Amino acid sequence: MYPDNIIKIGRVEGYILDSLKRDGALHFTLLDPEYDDTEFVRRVVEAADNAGTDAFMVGGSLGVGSMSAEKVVKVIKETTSKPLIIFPGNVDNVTRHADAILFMSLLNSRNTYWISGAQALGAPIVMKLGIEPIPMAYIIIEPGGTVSFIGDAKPIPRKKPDIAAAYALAGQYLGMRLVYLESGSGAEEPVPTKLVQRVRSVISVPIIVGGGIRKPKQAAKLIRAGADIVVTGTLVEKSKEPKEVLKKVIKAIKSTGKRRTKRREEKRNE
Ligand code: 1GP
Repeated sequence: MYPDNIIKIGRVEGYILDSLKRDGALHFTLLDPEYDDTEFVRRVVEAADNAGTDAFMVGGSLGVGSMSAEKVVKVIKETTSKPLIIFPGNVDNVTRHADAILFMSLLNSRNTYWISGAQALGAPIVMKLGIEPIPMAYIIIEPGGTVSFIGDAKPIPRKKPDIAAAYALAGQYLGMRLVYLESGSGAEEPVPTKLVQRVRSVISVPIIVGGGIRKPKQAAKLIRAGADIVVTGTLVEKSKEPKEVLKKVIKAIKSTGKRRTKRREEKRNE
């Protein structure tokens, strides 16, 4: 007999898949755990929650220790009932009280630490704390920013969608159930839509895109290209009116997603 927890889809992953089926596309809000100002975190979480975000992610690649992550996670849990997912920058980002962790391998890193080393160190902690791991391929696209430097990545050139597609397909074949295309937090431009299209044409697992998404139009274009989940971080952190800005971005994501579900239904009924 095989232990069934090897392939079991957990509560948060189930929520993601069900929500995708219903809405066609989702929005996740990323918060940096290095914030000291808990009131600020609370305000941002409230704003994102009211604007209709689907889940919260906590993570960062620089200056994050377990203490700060723990504090931010606590505030988010007190403020919202939406899932809280760790987006780990390193092993010490694994904190209790989170609902799930994107258990990811930075596939295009040059350093085995970021491909399987950190994962081996983190896995027993994830098990001990009982956090739901969601296997994910993490792929960095140029420019890649801080995470590219820290993760010792060989960022995929923006004009080479075939390379991105090959990495994404490798991730899917390795059993990863999400693929994250990252252009780096605060990037001037998001991941190119052509690249997302190419990746979509070869894989069937949900595609997450993040890095440099600031405008509703950019988010809608990425969804139309085949992305399933759009992540924004900087947008809400830097804005004076986080709720208004997020509302517009989320509205664009949801209306594009709805069109996708409608098309799928029509196809089924043909
Ligand atoms: C970074 O993809 C995320 O890992 C979010 O990027 O901060 O640019 O929204 P931004």
